Amino acid sequence: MDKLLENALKGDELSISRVLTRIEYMTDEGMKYLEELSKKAGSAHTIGITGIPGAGKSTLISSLIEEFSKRGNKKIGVIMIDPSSPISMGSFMGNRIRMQDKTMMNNVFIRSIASRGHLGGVSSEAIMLIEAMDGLGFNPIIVETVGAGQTDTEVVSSVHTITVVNVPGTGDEIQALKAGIMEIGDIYVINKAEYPEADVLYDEIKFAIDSGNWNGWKPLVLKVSALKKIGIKELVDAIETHEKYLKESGKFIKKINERRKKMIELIIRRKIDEKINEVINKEVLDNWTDLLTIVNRIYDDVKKSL
Ligand SMILES: Nc1nc2c(ncn2[C@@H]2O[C@H](COP(=O)(O)OP(=O)(O)OP(=O)(O)O)[C@@H](O)[C@H]2O)c(=O)[nH]1
Ligand SMILES: [Mg+2]
Repeated sequence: MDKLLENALKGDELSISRVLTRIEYMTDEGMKYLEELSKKAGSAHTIGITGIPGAGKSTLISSLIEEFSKRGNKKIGVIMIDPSSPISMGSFMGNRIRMQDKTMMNNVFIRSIASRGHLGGVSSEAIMLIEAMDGLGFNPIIVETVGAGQTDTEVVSSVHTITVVNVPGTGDEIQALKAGIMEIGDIYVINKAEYPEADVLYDEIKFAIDSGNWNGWKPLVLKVSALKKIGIKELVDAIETHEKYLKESGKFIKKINERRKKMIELIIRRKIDEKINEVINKEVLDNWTDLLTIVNRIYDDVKKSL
Protein backbone atom coordinates (compact mmCIF):
# COMPACT_ATOMS: atom_id res chain seq x y z
CA MET A 1 0.00 0.00 0.00
CA ASP A 2 1.00 3.60 -0.58
CA LYS A 3 3.18 4.89 2.28
CA LEU A 4 1.16 8.07 2.83
CA LEU A 5 -2.10 6.17 3.11
CA GLU A 6 -0.47 3.61 5.35
CA ASN A 7 0.69 6.34 7.72
CA ALA A 8 -2.71 8.00 7.61
CA LEU A 9 -4.34 4.72 8.58
CA LYS A 10 -1.89 4.47 11.48
CA GLY A 11 -3.19 7.84 12.67
CA ASP A 12 -0.38 10.17 11.63
CA GLU A 13 -1.89 13.67 11.57
CA LEU A 14 0.05 15.13 8.70
CA SER A 15 -0.53 12.07 6.52
CA ILE A 16 -4.28 12.16 7.24
CA SER A 17 -4.33 15.80 6.29
CA ARG A 18 -2.47 15.18 3.02
CA VAL A 19 -4.60 12.22 2.05
CA LEU A 20 -7.76 14.27 2.61
CA THR A 21 -6.40 17.19 0.58
CA ARG A 22 -5.67 14.91 -2.40
CA ILE A 23 -9.18 13.53 -2.15
CA GLU A 24 -10.72 17.01 -1.96
CA TYR A 25 -8.86 18.06 -5.09
CA MET A 26 -9.83 14.78 -6.77
CA THR A 27 -6.32 14.10 -8.01
CA ASP A 28 -5.70 10.64 -9.50
CA GLU A 29 -3.85 9.71 -6.33
CA GLY A 30 -6.69 11.10 -4.23
CA MET A 31 -9.25 9.01 -6.07
CA LYS A 32 -7.15 5.89 -5.44
CA TYR A 33 -7.01 6.75 -1.73
CA LEU A 34 -10.76 7.22 -1.71
CA GLU A 35 -11.20 3.85 -3.36
CA GLU A 36 -9.01 2.14 -0.75
CA LEU A 37 -10.67 3.95 2.14
CA SER A 38 -14.11 3.20 0.79
CA LYS A 39 -13.34 -0.50 1.20
CA LYS A 40 -12.79 0.09 4.91
CA ALA A 41 -15.67 2.55 5.38
CA GLY A 42 -19.23 1.80 6.37
CA SER A 43 -19.21 1.71 10.14
CA ALA A 44 -18.99 5.32 11.30
CA HIS A 45 -22.03 7.01 12.74
CA THR A 46 -22.35 10.36 10.98
CA ILE A 47 -24.00 13.25 12.80
CA GLY A 48 -25.10 16.53 11.24
CA ILE A 49 -25.24 19.66 13.40
CA THR A 50 -27.24 22.26 11.56
CA GLY A 51 -28.82 25.60 12.42
CA ILE A 52 -28.69 29.31 11.70
CA PRO A 53 -25.40 31.23 12.06
CA GLY A 54 -24.64 31.91 15.68
CA ALA A 55 -26.96 29.21 17.02
CA GLY A 56 -24.03 27.69 18.86
CA LYS A 57 -23.22 24.75 16.59
CA SER A 58 -19.45 24.93 16.98
CA THR A 59 -19.70 25.40 20.73
CA LEU A 60 -22.05 22.45 20.88
CA ILE A 61 -19.65 20.31 18.87
CA SER A 62 -16.82 20.98 21.30
CA SER A 63 -19.09 19.93 24.18
CA LEU A 64 -20.12 16.83 22.24
CA ILE A 65 -16.48 15.95 21.58
CA GLU A 66 -15.84 16.06 25.33
CA GLU A 67 -18.76 13.81 26.10
CA PHE A 68 -17.98 11.34 23.30
CA SER A 69 -14.37 11.24 24.50
CA LYS A 70 -15.52 10.45 28.04
CA ARG A 71 -17.51 7.57 26.59
CA GLY A 72 -14.39 6.12 25.07
CA ASN A 73 -14.60 7.26 21.44
CA LYS A 74 -11.00 7.10 20.35
CA LYS A 75 -11.15 8.81 16.97
CA ILE A 76 -13.66 11.57 16.46
CA GLY A 77 -13.88 13.33 13.09
CA VAL A 78 -15.32 16.80 12.55
CA ILE A 79 -16.07 18.44 9.20
CA MET A 80 -16.99 22.13 9.28
CA ILE A 81 -18.42 23.64 6.12
CA ASP A 82 -17.46 27.27 5.69
CA PRO A 83 -16.94 27.97 9.37
CA SER A 84 -17.19 31.56 10.49
CA SER A 85 -16.27 30.53 14.01
CA PRO A 86 -13.95 27.58 14.39
CA ILE A 87 -14.29 25.33 17.39
CA SER A 88 -12.78 27.25 20.25
CA MET A 89 -11.13 24.26 21.85
CA GLY A 90 -9.02 24.18 18.74
CA SER A 91 -8.29 21.53 16.23
CA PHE A 92 -5.42 19.25 16.96
CA MET A 93 -4.58 19.44 13.30
CA GLY A 94 -5.20 23.12 12.80
CA ASN A 95 -3.22 26.24 13.41
CA ARG A 96 -5.77 28.10 15.45
CA ILE A 97 -5.16 26.13 18.56
CA ARG A 98 -6.72 27.39 21.75
CA MET A 99 -6.86 24.22 23.73
CA GLN A 100 -8.20 23.87 27.18
CA ASP A 101 -7.20 20.29 27.60
CA LYS A 102 -4.62 19.19 25.14
CA THR A 103 -4.58 15.51 25.91
CA MET A 104 -8.29 15.26 25.48
CA MET A 105 -8.13 16.68 22.00
CA ASN A 106 -5.62 14.15 20.76
CA ASN A 107 -8.42 11.91 19.57
CA VAL A 108 -10.07 14.56 17.41
CA PHE A 109 -9.45 15.50 13.81
CA ILE A 110 -11.11 18.66 12.52
CA ARG A 111 -11.32 19.55 8.85
CA SER A 112 -12.79 22.75 7.44
CA ILE A 113 -13.94 23.27 3.88
CA ALA A 114 -14.79 26.58 2.31
CA SER A 115 -18.27 26.82 0.89
CA ARG A 116 -17.07 27.52 -2.63
CA GLY A 117 -14.97 24.40 -2.59
CA HIS A 118 -11.71 23.84 -4.40
CA LEU A 119 -13.31 22.71 -7.61
CA GLY A 120 -16.66 24.33 -7.18
CA GLY A 121 -18.57 21.67 -5.30
CA VAL A 122 -18.74 21.54 -1.53
CA SER A 123 -21.26 18.71 -1.45
CA SER A 124 -18.96 16.36 -3.28
CA GLU A 125 -15.99 17.39 -1.16
CA ALA A 126 -17.90 17.00 2.09
CA ILE A 127 -19.35 13.64 1.13
CA MET A 128 -15.98 12.34 -0.07
CA LEU A 129 -14.43 13.53 3.20
CA ILE A 130 -17.10 11.72 5.21
CA GLU A 131 -16.39 8.52 3.28
CA ALA A 132 -12.63 8.95 3.68
CA MET A 133 -12.77 9.72 7.40
CA ASP A 134 -15.05 6.72 7.86
CA GLY A 135 -12.43 4.57 6.11
CA LEU A 136 -9.71 6.08 8.29
CA GLY A 137 -11.54 4.82 11.35
CA PHE A 138 -13.11 8.02 12.67
CA ASN A 139 -16.32 7.39 14.58
CA PRO A 140 -18.44 9.37 15.10
CA ILE A 141 -18.05 11.90 12.32
CA ILE A 142 -19.71 15.23 13.11
CA VAL A 143 -20.57 17.64 10.30
CA GLU A 144 -21.39 21.31 10.95
CA THR A 145 -23.40 23.21 8.35
CA VAL A 146 -25.86 26.11 8.35
CA GLY A 147 -28.34 23.82 6.66
CA ALA A 148 -29.53 26.29 4.05
CA GLY A 149 -29.02 26.14 0.32
CA GLN A 150 -28.70 23.18 -1.99
CA THR A 151 -25.18 22.26 -1.01
CA ASP A 152 -25.98 22.04 2.64
CA THR A 153 -29.15 20.12 1.99
CA GLU A 154 -27.21 17.51 0.03
CA VAL A 155 -24.69 17.14 2.81
CA VAL A 156 -27.27 17.13 5.59
CA SER A 157 -29.29 14.44 3.85
CA SER A 158 -26.15 12.29 3.67
CA VAL A 159 -25.68 11.92 7.43
CA HIS A 160 -27.31 9.42 9.78
CA THR A 161 -28.51 11.69 12.55
CA ILE A 162 -29.60 15.25 11.86
CA THR A 163 -29.49 17.55 14.87
CA VAL A 164 -31.15 20.91 14.34
CA VAL A 165 -29.93 23.62 16.70
CA ASN A 166 -32.43 26.35 17.61
CA VAL A 167 -31.98 29.39 19.79
CA PRO A 168 -34.51 31.48 21.65
CA GLY A 169 -35.10 35.01 20.54
CA THR A 170 -35.03 34.63 16.78
CA GLY A 171 -38.81 34.51 16.63
CA ASP A 172 -39.24 32.63 13.39
CA GLU A 173 -38.69 29.07 14.52
CA ILE A 174 -42.30 28.02 14.53
CA GLN A 175 -42.96 29.51 11.12
CA ALA A 176 -40.00 27.52 9.89
CA LEU A 177 -41.33 24.40 11.53
CA LYS A 178 -44.77 24.92 10.02
CA ALA A 179 -43.32 25.56 6.61
CA GLY A 180 -41.61 22.22 6.79
CA ILE A 181 -38.11 23.63 6.74
CA MET A 182 -37.40 21.90 9.98
CA GLU A 183 -38.93 18.58 9.05
CA ILE A 184 -35.51 17.16 8.46
CA GLY A 185 -34.45 16.83 12.10
CA ASP A 186 -34.06 13.60 14.04
CA ILE A 187 -33.22 15.60 17.14
CA TYR A 188 -34.16 19.21 17.90
CA VAL A 189 -31.95 21.06 20.31
CA ILE A 190 -32.85 24.32 21.97
CA ASN A 191 -29.48 25.83 22.77
CA LYS A 192 -28.66 28.69 25.14
CA ALA A 193 -31.17 27.14 27.50
CA GLU A 194 -29.82 29.06 30.46
CA TYR A 195 -32.02 31.88 29.14
CA PRO A 196 -35.62 31.62 30.43
CA GLU A 197 -37.02 32.30 26.91
CA ALA A 198 -35.73 28.88 25.97
CA ASP A 199 -38.66 27.26 27.79
CA VAL A 200 -41.23 28.87 25.51
CA LEU A 201 -39.36 27.78 22.41
CA TYR A 202 -38.96 24.29 23.82
CA ASP A 203 -42.71 24.05 24.47
CA GLU A 204 -43.53 25.29 20.97
CA ILE A 205 -41.23 22.87 19.22
CA LYS A 206 -42.25 19.99 21.46
CA PHE A 207 -45.90 20.73 20.75
CA ALA A 208 -45.28 20.86 17.01
CA ILE A 209 -43.44 17.54 17.11
CA ASP A 210 -46.08 15.93 19.34
CA SER A 211 -48.83 17.03 16.94
CA GLY A 212 -47.13 15.39 13.99
CA ASN A 213 -47.76 11.94 12.61
CA TRP A 214 -44.55 10.04 12.96
CA ASN A 215 -43.74 6.78 11.34
CA GLY A 216 -40.82 4.99 12.91
CA TRP A 217 -38.68 7.64 14.56
CA LYS A 218 -40.31 10.48 16.43
CA PRO A 219 -37.88 13.39 16.74
CA LEU A 220 -36.56 14.12 20.20
CA VAL A 221 -36.57 17.64 21.61
CA LEU A 222 -33.94 18.68 24.15
CA LYS A 223 -32.79 21.79 25.95
CA VAL A 224 -29.07 22.31 26.25
CA SER A 225 -26.51 24.95 27.03
CA ALA A 226 -23.52 24.29 24.81
CA LEU A 227 -21.55 26.96 26.66
CA LYS A 228 -22.40 25.92 30.20
CA LYS A 229 -22.39 22.25 29.24
CA ILE A 230 -25.90 21.56 30.47
CA GLY A 231 -27.88 18.72 28.88
CA ILE A 232 -24.94 17.44 26.86
CA LYS A 233 -25.04 13.92 28.35
CA GLU A 234 -28.73 13.73 27.49
CA LEU A 235 -28.02 14.91 23.96
CA VAL A 236 -25.35 12.25 23.43
CA ASP A 237 -27.79 9.70 24.87
CA ALA A 238 -30.36 10.87 22.30
CA ILE A 239 -27.81 10.64 19.49
CA GLU A 240 -26.89 7.12 20.55
CA THR A 241 -30.54 6.12 20.85
CA HIS A 242 -31.08 7.28 17.28
CA GLU A 243 -28.02 5.35 16.12
CA LYS A 244 -29.38 2.22 17.79
CA TYR A 245 -32.76 2.77 16.15
CA LEU A 246 -31.14 3.11 12.72
CA LYS A 247 -29.10 -0.04 13.20
CA GLU A 248 -32.02 -2.11 14.41
CA SER A 249 -34.26 -0.97 11.59
CA GLY A 250 -31.65 -1.53 8.87
CA LYS A 251 -31.63 2.19 8.07
CA PHE A 252 -28.03 2.67 9.13
CA ILE A 253 -26.64 0.75 6.15
CA LYS A 254 -29.31 2.15 3.86
CA LYS A 255 -28.17 5.68 4.69
CA ILE A 256 -24.56 4.77 3.89
CA ASN A 257 -25.65 3.33 0.55
CA GLU A 258 -27.57 6.53 -0.23
CA ARG A 259 -24.53 8.58 0.71
CA ARG A 260 -22.38 6.52 -1.65
CA LYS A 261 -24.90 6.85 -4.44
CA LYS A 262 -24.78 10.62 -3.97
CA MET A 263 -20.97 10.56 -3.86
CA ILE A 264 -20.73 8.63 -7.11
CA GLU A 265 -23.27 10.91 -8.76
CA LEU A 266 -21.34 14.00 -7.68
CA ILE A 267 -17.99 12.62 -8.84
CA ILE A 268 -19.39 11.72 -12.25
CA ARG A 269 -21.14 15.07 -12.61
CA ARG A 270 -17.93 16.84 -11.78
CA LYS A 271 -16.01 14.83 -14.38
CA ILE A 272 -18.63 15.53 -17.03
CA ASP A 273 -18.71 19.22 -16.09
CA GLU A 274 -14.98 19.44 -16.52
CA LYS A 275 -15.23 17.90 -19.98
CA ILE A 276 -18.02 20.27 -20.98
CA ASN A 277 -15.95 23.28 -19.94
CA GLU A 278 -12.94 21.94 -21.77
CA VAL A 279 -14.82 21.38 -25.00
CA ILE A 280 -16.80 24.63 -24.80
CA ASN A 281 -13.72 26.71 -24.20
CA LYS A 282 -12.05 25.09 -27.16
CA GLU A 283 -14.91 25.30 -29.61
CA VAL A 284 -17.43 28.03 -29.09
CA LEU A 285 -15.51 31.18 -29.72
CA ASP A 286 -13.38 29.85 -32.51
CA ASN A 287 -16.06 28.20 -34.58
CA TRP A 288 -19.29 30.11 -34.22
CA THR A 289 -21.86 28.96 -36.78
CA ASP A 290 -25.34 28.71 -35.36
CA LEU A 291 -26.65 27.76 -31.97
CA LEU A 292 -27.98 24.26 -32.51
CA THR A 293 -25.09 23.18 -34.68
CA ILE A 294 -22.71 24.21 -31.95
CA VAL A 295 -24.77 22.65 -29.16
CA ASN A 296 -24.98 19.35 -31.01
CA ARG A 297 -21.34 19.34 -31.98
CA ILE A 298 -20.22 20.04 -28.43
CA TYR A 299 -22.59 17.41 -27.11
CA ASP A 300 -21.12 14.85 -29.50
CA ASP A 301 -17.56 15.85 -28.65
CA VAL A 302 -18.22 15.58 -24.91
CA LYS A 303 -19.76 12.13 -25.43
CA LYS A 304 -16.79 10.99 -27.47
CA SER A 305 -14.25 12.26 -24.98
CA LEU A 306 -15.83 10.58 -21.95
N1 LIG B 1 -25.24 32.09 26.39
C1 LIG B 1 -24.87 31.13 25.58
N2 LIG B 1 -24.10 31.44 24.52
C2 LIG B 1 -23.74 30.42 23.71
C3 LIG B 1 -24.14 29.08 23.93
N3 LIG B 1 -23.65 28.33 22.93
C4 LIG B 1 -22.96 29.16 22.12
N4 LIG B 1 -23.00 30.42 22.59
C5 LIG B 1 -22.37 31.62 22.02
O1 LIG B 1 -22.96 31.93 20.78
C6 LIG B 1 -22.00 32.47 19.89
C7 LIG B 1 -22.00 31.67 18.59
O2 LIG B 1 -21.56 30.36 18.88
P1 LIG B 1 -20.96 29.40 17.77
O3 LIG B 1 -20.74 28.08 18.43
O4 LIG B 1 -19.83 30.03 17.10
O5 LIG B 1 -22.19 29.33 16.78
P2 LIG B 1 -22.28 28.64 15.34
O6 LIG B 1 -23.68 28.16 15.21
O7 LIG B 1 -21.20 27.66 15.19
O8 LIG B 1 -22.06 29.88 14.40
P3 LIG B 1 -21.61 29.87 12.86
O9 LIG B 1 -20.49 28.89 12.71
O10 LIG B 1 -21.21 31.27 12.61
O11 LIG B 1 -22.83 29.48 12.07
C8 LIG B 1 -20.67 32.40 20.62
O12 LIG B 1 -20.40 33.66 21.16
C9 LIG B 1 -20.91 31.39 21.70
O13 LIG B 1 -20.11 31.59 22.83
C10 LIG B 1 -24.95 28.80 25.08
O14 LIG B 1 -25.34 27.68 25.36
N5 LIG B 1 -25.28 29.87 25.85
MG1 LIG C 1 -19.68 27.45 13.74
